[in-house]
Amino acid sequence: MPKPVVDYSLYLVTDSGLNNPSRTLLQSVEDSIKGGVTLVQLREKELDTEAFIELAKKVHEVTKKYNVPLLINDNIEVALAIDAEGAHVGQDDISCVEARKLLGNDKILGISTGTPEEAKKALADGADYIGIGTCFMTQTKSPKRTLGPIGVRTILEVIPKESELKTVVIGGIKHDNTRRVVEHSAGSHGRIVDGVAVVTGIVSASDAKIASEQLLREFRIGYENASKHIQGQCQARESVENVLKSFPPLLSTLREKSPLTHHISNYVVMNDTANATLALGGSPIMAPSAVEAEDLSKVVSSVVLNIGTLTESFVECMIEAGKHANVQSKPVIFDPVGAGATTLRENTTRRILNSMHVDIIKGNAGEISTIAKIVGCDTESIAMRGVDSLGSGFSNPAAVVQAVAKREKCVVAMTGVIDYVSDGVRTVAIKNGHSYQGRITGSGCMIASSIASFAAISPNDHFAAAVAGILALNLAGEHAARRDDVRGPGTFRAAFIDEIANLVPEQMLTEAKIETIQL
Ligand code: 3NM
Ligand code: MG
Repeated sequence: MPKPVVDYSLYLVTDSGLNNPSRTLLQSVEDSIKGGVTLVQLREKELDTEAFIELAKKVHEVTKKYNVPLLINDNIEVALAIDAEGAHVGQDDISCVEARKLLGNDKILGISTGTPEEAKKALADGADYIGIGTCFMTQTKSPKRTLGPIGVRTILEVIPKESELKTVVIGGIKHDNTRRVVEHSAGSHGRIVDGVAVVTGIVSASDAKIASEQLLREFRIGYENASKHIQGQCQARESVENVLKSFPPLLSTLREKSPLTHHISNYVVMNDTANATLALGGSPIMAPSAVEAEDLSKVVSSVVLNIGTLTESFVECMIEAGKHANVQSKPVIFDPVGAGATTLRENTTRRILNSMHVDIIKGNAGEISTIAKIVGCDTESIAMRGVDSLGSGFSNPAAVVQAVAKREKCVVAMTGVIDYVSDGVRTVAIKNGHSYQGRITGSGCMIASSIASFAAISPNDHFAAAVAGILALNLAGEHAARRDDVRGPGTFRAAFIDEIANLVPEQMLTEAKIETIQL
């Protein structure tokens, strides 16, 4: 029999101990296949070979009925005894080379990998597929560490695009994170995982068929989105010129609709960001409790995550709010305040980027530089570091912003004397603003709020939202600084809020100093 052609899309890995007690393991397998499972692995760590063979035979009866391949975990003897379609081995089990020898070339062979080195070795050793994990925390195993989508991507990227090796991601995969994992882990060289492998998300679910249907649907959406990102056509990209023309009506719409933005912000700037949001025409809700994040995700139109004055409870709330915003398709704006300053902030930044899809990242040069490091963007090779006249610390800040945006599949805004915004394809420099903005606390955080209000009413073009959000506050900064009653930072702060409210939509067009950057 030739090696079966395998669809890895939804890979059920069984575990009798975690199987929902309302049904047998066999029922779980059959229900899940009816729900769309495309591949099954029988994983029984406690059974002796004889009992394993007994169970495997029964499971194989079911899988054969539906023409779904069955692989046996960590026991080649059992795989051969029941003539399963293949086997899966772990790093601590018999070697891939040994397993291949025993199985022969007509069987499917997979191996668990958790590092780029293990993945390269699996490829060299003749595996058909690798399981990449552990992606998220899971009760099913006690992983030493989790990879997150960024770690998964690092592994995907060492596999040549043309290689036949297939990949599935495993560990903590549930219907509410599948789409994001698949989308986010896609490698910049064009590799997307071929499937998701799931234990508890299926076997412990109250209905294995419904759980499988949801997982498969989410996998396909994630796969499709990732393909579009790779082809650089996720959004119908309006030209920068058309984007700028849309700003006056965009501000008018914002004021008409007054979208609600959930802020998980910091103690220092909370009042100013709330007032800036109101002045612009939006509505702020400042709610730092994880408990209400899900309820809020249903009523708000965008979310701001700001990691200034970090506490554990802020972090939990940000993670919850971000995940639920993803589920509700509400844009998430991430303001990584002081990201590189402490280990806690750097780890929190990594955790946020790994546990949700962030739509827009806004930071200063230092913060964007930390993010570039976390997501594995080699800024040294993109733009030699050095002190430039703009004080950004990058000799080519636009290239850095574009590279991070491309890699994270989101919009990146880097604020400074000149602000840069990119969605990975379109990149602009915004030359509006006033130095007074740098002399009061929270002006950057207010920009994140402004971006969030615009993102709420521009759901299909976050690039437009980011540019408009920055421009609106920069114009207000210029207007405030020109006022006779502004004598220093204190009076500027009050005048700034006034001028955000006084901004006339047409000024977004007539006063904008925005340049497109071709890279
Ligand atoms: N292998 P759940 S994680 C079987 O990292 C297995 O290689 C892993 O279970 C790896 O879907 C894992 O319940 C358990 O999180 C996955
Ligand atoms: Mg494993």
